Amino acid sequence: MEKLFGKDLSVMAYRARLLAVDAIHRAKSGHPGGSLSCLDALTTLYFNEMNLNPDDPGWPDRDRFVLSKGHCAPALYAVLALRGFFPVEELQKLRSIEGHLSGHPDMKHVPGVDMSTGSLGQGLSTAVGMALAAKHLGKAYRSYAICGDGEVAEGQIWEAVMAAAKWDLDNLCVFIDVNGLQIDGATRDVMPTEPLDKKLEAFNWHVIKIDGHDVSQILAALSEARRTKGRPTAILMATVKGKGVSFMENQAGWHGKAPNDDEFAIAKAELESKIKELEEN
Ligand SMILES: Cc1ncc(C[n+]2csc(CCOP(=O)(O)OP(=O)(O)O)c2C)c(N)n1
Ligand SMILES: [Mg+2]
Repeated sequence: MEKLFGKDLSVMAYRARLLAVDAIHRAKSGHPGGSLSCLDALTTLYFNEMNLNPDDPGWPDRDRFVLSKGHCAPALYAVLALRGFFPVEELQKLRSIEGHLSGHPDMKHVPGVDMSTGSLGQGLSTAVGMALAAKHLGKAYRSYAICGDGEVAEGQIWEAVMAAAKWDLDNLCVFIDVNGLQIDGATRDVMPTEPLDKKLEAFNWHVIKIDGHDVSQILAALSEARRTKGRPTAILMATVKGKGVSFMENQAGWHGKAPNDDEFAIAKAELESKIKELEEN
């Protein structure tokens, strides 16, 4: 596959947004808010950064990815389908007994899913394990993860952060999706997790802060992470929960709710017009 850059990455991210919201609408359940906020990062990982082979999802030398905030599975499924791991039509069977796409990622049934997640806080530990395994095996593959800004209130996250620093895991790169919201309100009200940069630096991580919807900043951060030796990198990305669908943006109420038919019609029109605008400019 030719790597995507710039506008082509943004178009792909918006196509994935439309597929994710469409799947949640059909399923009548799922998590649109956090799926939409992390899709520029996810798309950049799968269409530029990561070394993968969709024809051989278990290729031992592939880069690894863990969606630690597993409730955002629709975003991961949309990107995996667009990248060729399984047919895009499968997305229409999200959360259906007819299909293989559960509400949270399942590594046993979905090609391209490296780790089953959904219980917040656990995924990052497995990404640490994958990076540590690469070091032990002398392999060049890298390990990536995406965590939520609410998720990092879990104590296990900080055990993983500590362990990654102990083993100098410079082959580990973690995005934290700082959208300011978690399940039923602002992260700072439910459990304040900031200042994340100072906390992670105190744990001896390299920290980069970016706009999580600017693909050029995402690409530059990933490149800086690859050049950083002797310690893991955290990319703190400022994002908008519900990005791309006006009535979902910055609304905690859209954390885990499916749009009805009328709402989906509006979401679809907005996302399609954004795709058209990007393609034309
Ligand atoms: C251990 C655990 N506790 C609670 C939940 C329920 N839960 C699902 S999503 C969520 C909020 C997550 O917020 P955040 O990490 O900020 O995700 P995002 O905003 O990106 O959707 C919670 C509490 C869970 N999945 N796992
Ligand atoms: Mg959040």
